[in-house]
Amino acid sequence: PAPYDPSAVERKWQQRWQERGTNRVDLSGGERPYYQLMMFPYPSAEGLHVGNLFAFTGADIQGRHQRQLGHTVFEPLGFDAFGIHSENFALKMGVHPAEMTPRNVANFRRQLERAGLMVDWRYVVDTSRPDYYKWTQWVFLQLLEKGLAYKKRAAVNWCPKDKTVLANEQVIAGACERCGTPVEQRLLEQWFFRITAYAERLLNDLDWLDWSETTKTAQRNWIGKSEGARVDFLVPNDGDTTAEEEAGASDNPMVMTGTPITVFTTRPDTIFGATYLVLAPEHPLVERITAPAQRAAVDDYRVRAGRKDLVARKSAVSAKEKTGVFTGAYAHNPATNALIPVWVADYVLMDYGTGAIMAVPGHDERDFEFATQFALPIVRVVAGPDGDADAPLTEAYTDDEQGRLVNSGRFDGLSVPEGIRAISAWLEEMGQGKAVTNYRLHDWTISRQRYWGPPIPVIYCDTCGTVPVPVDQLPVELPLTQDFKPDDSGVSPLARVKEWYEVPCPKCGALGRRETDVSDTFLDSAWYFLRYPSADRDDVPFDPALTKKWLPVNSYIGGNEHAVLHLLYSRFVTMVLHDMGHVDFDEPFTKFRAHGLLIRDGAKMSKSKGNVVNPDEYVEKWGADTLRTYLMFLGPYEEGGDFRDASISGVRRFLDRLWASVRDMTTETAPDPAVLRKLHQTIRKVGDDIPRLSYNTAIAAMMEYMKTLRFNERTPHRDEVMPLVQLVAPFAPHLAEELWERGTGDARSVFDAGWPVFDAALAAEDEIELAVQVNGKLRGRIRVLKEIAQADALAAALREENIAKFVTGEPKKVIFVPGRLLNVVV
Ligand code: ANZ
Ligand code: ZN
Repeated sequence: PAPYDPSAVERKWQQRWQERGTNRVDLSGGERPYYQLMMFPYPSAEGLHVGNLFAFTGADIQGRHQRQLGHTVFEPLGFDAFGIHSENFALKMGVHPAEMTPRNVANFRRQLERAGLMVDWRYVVDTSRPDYYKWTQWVFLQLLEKGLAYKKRAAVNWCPKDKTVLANEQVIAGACERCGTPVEQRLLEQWFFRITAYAERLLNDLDWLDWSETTKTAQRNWIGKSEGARVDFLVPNDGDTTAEEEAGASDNPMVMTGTPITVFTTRPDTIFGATYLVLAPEHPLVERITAPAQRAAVDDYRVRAGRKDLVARKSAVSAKEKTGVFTGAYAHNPATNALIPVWVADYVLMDYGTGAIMAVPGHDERDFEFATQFALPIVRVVAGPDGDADAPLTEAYTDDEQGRLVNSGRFDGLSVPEGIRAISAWLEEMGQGKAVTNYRLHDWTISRQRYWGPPIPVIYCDTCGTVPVPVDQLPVELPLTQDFKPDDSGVSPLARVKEWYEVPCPKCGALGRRETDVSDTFLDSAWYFLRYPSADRDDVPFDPALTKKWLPVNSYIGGNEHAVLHLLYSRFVTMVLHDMGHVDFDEPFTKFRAHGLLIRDGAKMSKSKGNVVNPDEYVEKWGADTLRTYLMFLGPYEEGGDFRDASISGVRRFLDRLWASVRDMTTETAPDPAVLRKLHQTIRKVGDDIPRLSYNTAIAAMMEYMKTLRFNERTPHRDEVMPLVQLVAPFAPHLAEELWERGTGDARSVFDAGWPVFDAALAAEDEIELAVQVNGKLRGRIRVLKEIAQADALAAALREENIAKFVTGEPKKVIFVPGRLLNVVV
């Protein structure tokens, strides 16, 4: 009898699926729709990564299982083909991305088809094709129409040697990834999406979404909601200050003229301890308030801060060693009336809060470090549990739960939350402050000064201003220029393609100029799930009826590296489309689960280590089914695991034995009740484990059942074997199809043959009747599992009221005859 030959089986079934349209989904007619989504890959030139396969297999198992449960399952896949990865690679290889991308996509398709995914390839999307990005541009226009797209000058990373804009991921330790030159910031006009307007909604929905907890936490942190206050500190005009005020002695605040500096603080209760202010180097008021004597030093500091890239700037906030410079100006602390110095330092970021802070070194670590370094006063305004208002501070005292306010005038004695409320109210009363909610979330920069992306669909006209490209003129096609390398102009290479950007204004017909930046790749992927069901339509971005039927996505599986941006942007775009009446839901993914990462023999897989697993080789050697099952077996799916060549053979052996079981099975004898019991326990376990992505335990249970099934080389009964084929099917689909056909003669796909029905009675362990005596007298009988242990039997006996009433106090002795008798001596 023929042994299991995976390559023959897999070839046969891939062909069958093709011929019979097994993976074709009836999108308009199918009943009980279930949309299983997986994060689409960037089609790199290296081909499919085993990590991709790990991710897709986990999603495919969900999809296949749902189909077995009777759903019509849509499990599409596509390619995130636009963007900087593809462009950089093309630049490196000297190939045009438009030439390279379709090649890579074709290679991926070939590899994916061998992996046995239940994908209906009629609904593929490729974000770099005009039939897709036409609608990405449409999405941009929706946001523009809704007033959620706007232009503003903003900083970008700039490599002065390569003379090009760099994405954050191209900046390594403050230097250009390609040439190692320290990166600078440069201000450019860019398009933004006003995602901050949706911050509260994006945050609130997280409470009910069925998502991985880690992903929700990452999103919450990214949105970063802080309740606090804005407080104004006035820098008086020259001549307004008197010596008296400078000493902080005046207690009738007078009306003064000057320059208000507004700070954002989450701790207004500490205002009596604010001993200086800090402005971000980019803060527009620096220019205005800096004293002549300090100008040179301040200018120098600002230039140096500007040389740091955006990533380095963020890390300055937490760096131990702080830098900064005094402006020579002072501001009034509205609580103490003292004049406090105003500094410039890069541990304050321009793009958070107001770009200015009141520094409270007594109670903020960063301020404490700074004040210590620059010998600025440190004042305690919150006492510890000992209540000592003058206890010296050797570090910032940051406890906001036990502390009480001190050195804070009439607010002394309040707790921190009470102080926050009372002082905010007081400041508000005086017109010096206002309670506000602040979000860490920023508006989304859409512009990319690069080539390989969808051109932003607007035209600038001297008369009409910024004019959206009319929808019927979409797509604005990306011109096929060979001159796609970024240059020192700070604008996209498209700004060199005059015959492309010179167009008539859609409104007045005069000569206008296209926007030459392209949009961010994250915009391509922020709506692709809407496109899949309508991927074959060129009249609409997404068909209303199909969208209503298939969305929101029932289950989405993807990597944690996209837990923040991609998922947040997708949610935002969906909310906007909802608000504009294009879709009737505002959360796109009902359920999301993040999968873990694969390592190889205990180490991260990387090309430089030479330990990257090439899926093709493994499919060749072991078969796709074995590789799939092994990938799902090597660890908890949500945590990832270690790929070890030595352990893949164990999985293969399991599939070999399944093959042999179908070959050897009989219908002549009756099924063994003990085997059936194990079978039904396995059916329940696998059926429970799959929806919670616990694939490794599901496989382990099936392997254990296999041991029972073939115990002592016994010949298994058909009814003991075929349900196992159904359980294995989501993991090893080709093999399951083959065995289903051989074992049942059923012409249907195993995926249309249902899921084995769990029978609780068959799964129940054998029960027996146990006589229970107390001091040798029969007091009752209990029904227990045949294999019950003494302690469990005793517990079960004592739960019976009629028996328990004879057992007073701790039993002295217990005599247990398994299967027959329990005697309790008291
Ligand atoms: C005074 C103070 C006293 C503060 C204290 C903290 C503790 P979260 O919670 O993250 O919102 N801050 C405000 N804007 C900043 C900026 N642009 N760059 C750097 N730091 C900034 O942090 C809010 C706190 O971070 C604010 O409250 C402010 O310091 C600082 F005992 O104000 B706090
Ligand atoms: Zn015009």
